[in-house]
Amino acid sequence: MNVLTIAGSDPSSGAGIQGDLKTFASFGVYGLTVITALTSQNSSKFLTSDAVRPSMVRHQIKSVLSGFRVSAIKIGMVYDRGTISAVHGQLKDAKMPIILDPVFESSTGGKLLREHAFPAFRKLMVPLAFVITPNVPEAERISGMRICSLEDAKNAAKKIQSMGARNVVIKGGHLHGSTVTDLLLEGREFHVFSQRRISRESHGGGCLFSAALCATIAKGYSLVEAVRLSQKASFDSIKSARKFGRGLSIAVQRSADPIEKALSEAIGRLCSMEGFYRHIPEVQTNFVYSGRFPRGIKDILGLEGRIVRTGTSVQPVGSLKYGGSQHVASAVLEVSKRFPATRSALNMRYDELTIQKAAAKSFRISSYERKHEPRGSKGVEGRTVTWGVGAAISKMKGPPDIVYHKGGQGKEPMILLFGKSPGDVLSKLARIT
Ligand code: PXL
Repeated sequence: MNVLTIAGSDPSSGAGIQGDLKTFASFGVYGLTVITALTSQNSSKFLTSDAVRPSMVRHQIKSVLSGFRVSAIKIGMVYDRGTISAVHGQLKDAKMPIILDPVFESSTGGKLLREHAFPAFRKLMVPLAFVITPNVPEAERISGMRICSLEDAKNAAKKIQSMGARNVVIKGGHLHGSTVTDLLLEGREFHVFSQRRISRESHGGGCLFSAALCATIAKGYSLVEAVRLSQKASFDSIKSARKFGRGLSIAVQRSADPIEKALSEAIGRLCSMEGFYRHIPEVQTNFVYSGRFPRGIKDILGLEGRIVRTGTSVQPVGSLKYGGSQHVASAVLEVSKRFPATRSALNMRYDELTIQKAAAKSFRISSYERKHEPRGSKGVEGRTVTWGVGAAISKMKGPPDIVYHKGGQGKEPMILLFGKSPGDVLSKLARIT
């Protein structure tokens, strides 16, 4: 899955482009970059900024959008009026969600948006936003309202929404108190997210929140879930912040759940695999990955949705959740009882040729027939696959690579491809397709 950040370069690598790339990597998404400005700064001092020529900003955006499928875009430092108008020109008709992080000043006092560019920022950037993520001072500046309480923040959020942003998050780190309260205005509904405050200033925490939001929105999480996950990611990274040089500590991205990271990377690779669309069945595809020794499908990560085919393109719909898959997860659960190293699988369209290719590559293959299923388990969600896979592997000496069935009354035939990890499943897939 690809996401794009349009932002400034920070040579101290805490914020801006460099920080965003680390955040994207920690969420297992591939980060593309368009640089709008160079800054010279370290963790204690901000020296200067220099805008990249607008035509060059335009060319960068064009190259990235013409060569990659981009699932979400984050906009950070835009600095100059010319840059703003170049970004607006390229993105005004964009279909993917845009996460706008209005950064005006760095924690060390550097200017990230020139004074003369404010009106253009309000007029051209704010309406691009699927979600805008100001902190309290930034929300005050955009809305022209003072914010001293949650009520004030709600009113400012409505004002910013009336300026064209679809949804608004006001990050509460700058309001006083022992908790940090982030406010989300989604459509007409407010949501409040509170978290324990960590009394520590660090460089890069703000960028991290919006980059995390970009990654999670790209992955299909609802806005409420995406804000919750991003708040947690910022909290964790500020808690792990370290002093790499003189001055402020720098936020350190903690890896997302390794199971989720591996699976979402693999789903991204699967979707860009040439020709895979031909192997997607009518019921579409799911792809799962389990932690060690799963006790139930709740311990197995899968898409709460499907990997779907439209024409020749393949895309994930819905987000990853433990317990998100019923069928493919039940199959992995059953196999892992006998062969605990098998922790991942996907389902694909049955095709005799695929089975022949797998046999030629000496894959371990077994099958079951639905008509042999005992009456008791029929019709119960996930039961048939548990029974069938169990029956298919009962005489196997080693873990299966493939279990298939040829369908039944009103049931589509199907291949299940197993492996130790999502990467292992994909390498097997590459050998038979
Ligand atoms: O965190 C805001 C920010 C964004 N972009 C760049 C920065 C900073 C803060 O220093 O340097 C390039």
